[in-house]
Amino acid sequence: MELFTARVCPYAHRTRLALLEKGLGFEHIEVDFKNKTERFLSVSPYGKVPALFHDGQTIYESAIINEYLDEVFPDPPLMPEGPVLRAKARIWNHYCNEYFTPDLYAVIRNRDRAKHGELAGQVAERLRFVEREAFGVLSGDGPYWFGDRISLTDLAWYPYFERLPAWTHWRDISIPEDCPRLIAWAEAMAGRSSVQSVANEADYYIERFRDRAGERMAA
Ligand SMILES: N[C@@H](CCC(=O)N[C@@H](CS)C(=O)NCC(=O)O)C(=O)O
Repeated sequence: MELFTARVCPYAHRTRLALLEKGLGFEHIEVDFKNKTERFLSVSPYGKVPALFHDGQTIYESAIINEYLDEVFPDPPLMPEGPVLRAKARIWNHYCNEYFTPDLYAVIRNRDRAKHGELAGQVAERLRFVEREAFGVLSGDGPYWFGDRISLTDLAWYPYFERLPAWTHWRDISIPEDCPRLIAWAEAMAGRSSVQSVANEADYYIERFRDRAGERMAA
């Protein structure tokens, strides 16, 4: 199994975590975006990471790779049980991609101080929605999205929380204090050996976002 990946990429981060949670061995191929090889483009027709080559097949798109891995290597399972909870898992993965991350990245890209408060407030509201509608409804007493067992939803969201120190540094954004479940979740995730084995330091992300962020801004 070969995984085409990039250290900086949150999507590739999700797939590395899924492979590690499942204890699967894989060849790690770090892609240089400025010099994409033919081999990479033959596995990844969109020219994006992550992309997986397994059993003679090319699989791409992080959410699809992760569900593929969960079907082919079902132990330990990384989707909750039953069609309703599996649908909920996909809803939350979709919410992450379509609502949360666009708002999060809008804050760090924004250079207009007059707009900062509103954009930052929007991210805080997204996080409060997760606190209320995910942790308040689905997690019971467990630390993870669906309770005691980690799932692909935890892996879809966590990469943005590892990167959050860059938002704190450049934009004074962190998890709101009135989201204790989310704060505890981020701590539980950070403690997992899969997460620790591929974690980057806060300074790495702070530097990576320097050009995008420009100068520091506070609410
Ligand atoms: N929807 C894709 C997004 C993947 C993606 O955007 N990856 C970025 C890096 S984070 C990429 O490979 N970009 C290629 C480039 O910038 O040339 C997924 O979920 O896998």
